[in-house]
Amino acid sequence: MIKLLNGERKEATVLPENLKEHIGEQIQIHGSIYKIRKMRGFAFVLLRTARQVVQCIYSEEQAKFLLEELQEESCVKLSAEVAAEERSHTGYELRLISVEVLSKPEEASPIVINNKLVDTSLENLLNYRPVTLRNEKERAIFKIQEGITFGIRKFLQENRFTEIHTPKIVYSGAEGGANIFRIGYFGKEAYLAQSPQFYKQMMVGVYERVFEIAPVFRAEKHDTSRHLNEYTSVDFEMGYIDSFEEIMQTETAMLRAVMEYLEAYYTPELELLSVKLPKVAGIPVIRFVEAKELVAKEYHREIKDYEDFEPEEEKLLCEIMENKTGSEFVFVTHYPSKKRPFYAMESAENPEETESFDLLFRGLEITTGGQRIHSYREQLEKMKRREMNVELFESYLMMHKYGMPPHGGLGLGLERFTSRLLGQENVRRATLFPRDTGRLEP
Ligand code: AMO
Repeated sequence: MIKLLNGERKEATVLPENLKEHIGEQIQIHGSIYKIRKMRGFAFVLLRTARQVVQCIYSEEQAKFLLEELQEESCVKLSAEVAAEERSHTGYELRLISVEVLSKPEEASPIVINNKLVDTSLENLLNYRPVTLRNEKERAIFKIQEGITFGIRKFLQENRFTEIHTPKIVYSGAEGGANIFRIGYFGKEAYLAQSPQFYKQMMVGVYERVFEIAPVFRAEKHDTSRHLNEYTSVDFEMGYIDSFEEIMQTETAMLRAVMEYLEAYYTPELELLSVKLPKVAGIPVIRFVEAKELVAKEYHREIKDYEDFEPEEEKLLCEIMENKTGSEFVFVTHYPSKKRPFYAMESAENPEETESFDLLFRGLEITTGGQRIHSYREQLEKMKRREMNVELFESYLMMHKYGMPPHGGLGLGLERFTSRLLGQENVRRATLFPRDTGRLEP
């Protein structure tokens, strides 16, 4: 006899989110024992389920097992009565009746994970990630991160973007600079993708609007609170644009949609982490040169680098803009051509500047974007001016050669965005398993 699977699966236990509907009933539920707090004559047992921590009560009168049978971090299936309880923040509690222990930990975790906060260094928090992530607040960070990408996906799909998946092993760097990982590839040299830049542009010629949410790799040699060696890049690219302002408009609408999505579906985590969502009404726009001068004037600072921001200047600019407009975001436009990659379109009125922008949020750059060169000749000329080996980019230039619409797009660093949203100083806090110069594990 061949068994055929038809995809039907019944939940064997009650889902935690539906518990309220079962008040007065006896149910079965599974999860991990998060915390046991013995009181006089009874005990609070906190059950960690996929998303909630559910309060259970153990009492000798009702339970048909000994409290000693329960151990923190055991995985269990519990039978319990759902009882209304005003003092519980959910409005109910589970009165334990029986337990089936599915597994027990070999040892107790070396780090206490079941307090409000995991009270340890960042180093330890990351070293013990598989367990520290079980902490209610730690895991809430990544639930919110899920909400961000869900919100983005929903918005982009509704706006006719096609989701794509592009290679991460590539023949050439897209972003320039020294921060590229080289790898051996069957006797040839290859690289880990710094961004999906080339491929998302190519796909504009196919689908007009595309997006990708995927890892990218940067061989940053410095340990800073905002750099990772692998991060998740949210990229979109759109064709038939009139100017790069359309990209900024789309990002503004996307961020607004994300905040609405989080508010609608992620309140438990937002409350748990006391997150104050920013208002995305209007985002102010300022040119790079003006921004540099404004910060210098307001804070009596000397401008040391006319081509780039110092991290401190980004912070100060955000402060000024928030005071002036109430917005915690600011678009900075027209970055110097010298500092932008070869694919960036130069401004018609001043070729020293590009039709590009960064988005700063709460003191940090979270996005870079802009209009790209779509003319084959123009792109070729710019590459030659930069003394690039054009032959190396033949497959990239194919799209220009055979015709492309005016287009542009952006890349947003998911971890940077999440960490700013949650008010975290270090981007590693918003990375499940960070990769930095000293960290390859866990
Ligand atoms: P850029 O190199 O500026 O642009 O990167 C885009 C965004 O990615 C994030 N980011 C990082 N996050 C963590 N660690 C890093 N090492 C790191 N480097 C960058 C930042 C940054 O704003 N192809 C262009 C985007 C485009 O024009 O479409 C690009 O990759 O949030």
